Formats: sequence, structure tokens, C-alpha cells
Amino acid sequence: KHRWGFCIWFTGLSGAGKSTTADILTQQLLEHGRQVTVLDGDVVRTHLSKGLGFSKEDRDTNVRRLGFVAAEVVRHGGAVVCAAVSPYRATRDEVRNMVGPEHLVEVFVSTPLEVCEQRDTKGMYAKARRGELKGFTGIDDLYEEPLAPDITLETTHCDPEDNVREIMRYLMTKGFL
Ligand code: GGZ
Repeated sequence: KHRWGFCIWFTGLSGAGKSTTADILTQQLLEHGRQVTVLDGDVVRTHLSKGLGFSKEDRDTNVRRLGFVAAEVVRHGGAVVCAAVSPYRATRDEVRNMVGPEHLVEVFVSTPLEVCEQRDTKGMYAKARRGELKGFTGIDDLYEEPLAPDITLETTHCDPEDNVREIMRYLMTKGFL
């Protein structure tokens, strides 16, 4: 009944709203009768990627692992929601190719650094600013913005429910739902 698998890939800074949006999207997809595999970087780092840090190499390994699992699920016609900072363009492109370019929906959660830093829900930006946390994305580590994301979301003036509606509409237009 569902012909196509697909992967929604959220990328953006820490605190941008990736997990929040991913959670609501997952609920919506379930209500739509679509089972979903959720791969959140933060959670994956407690099992599949346990022991990995935040060097470029470790981030790439983490992101590729998410991509590998996502590709398997999509290949069997499933739906996957991935949320990870995934700061490097080349690695995100790799993942797109692993999953199959036409099955991956790249969603850029474009919340500006200033806003993420103001939210600072976990106090990590403050730590990074004090130099207690090295290599924090957006502070002293690179974030390469997507050049051609399928969807760009705004979380400063839009609420997550509206953003999720936009993603659902996109999925319907593309024939995924
Ligand atoms: C970025 C870090 C770092 C550093 C710990 N840089 O807001 P959070 O807490 O929950 O999201 C961030 C999460 C990033 O993990 P990912 O697996 O998504 O990253 S990546 O795709 O780059 O592999 C943040 C926390 O881990 N965190 N140290 N140095 N975020």
C-alpha cells in the first residue's frame, strides 16, 4: 500500500528545534497510519554511536551510521525521521546518495545561532563560550548550511505544528503519503 520509503533528514544547530519538530512529525505520521523509525543523534549516541565524540571524524561516523540505518529502512519501503546536527555538507551529500537522492528530504532547521544560544536549554552554549566545552558547533566548530535543502524551516516566528504541516504537505505532494 505504501510504495515508497522516505527519509526526513533534519539538520541544524544544537537547540535549533530539530528534535521537537521531529517528534511532532513522528506523531503526525503515526496518526496518518505510517509507522516511523526515529534516529535522533542525541539518542543514537547512547547506543549505536556510543563512545563517539565530536571531532570531525566522529561526527562523520555518527552521521554515516544514521545514514546506513536510514538506507536500510527506506530500501524496504519504510519511513525514517533522522535528526542530527550533521554539520558537514559533504557528509550529508554522502547520506543522500546512500539513501537514494529521490527518497531523502533534507530539512534545514535554520534557527539563527543567536536564538539557539539564547534558548540554551542545556547550558552547553554558555559552557562553550566559557571555553569549558571545546569544538561546539556554531561557537568554535563549523556548521555548513545546506545550499539546496528541500525544506527550510523557521522556528523563531513559526510554531513547530505549522512547520510539521508544511513537511506533511510536501510529503503528500511528492506522493510519499
Ligand atoms: C555540537 C554537541 C557537542 C558539540 C555535545 N557540538 O542540543 P543537543 O546537545 O541535544 O544536540 C547536540 C548533540 C549533537 O549530537 P549529534 O549526534 O546530532 O551531532 S553530529 O551530527 O554532529 O554528530 C548537543 C550535544 O549533542 N553536543 N557536544 N561539541 N553538539
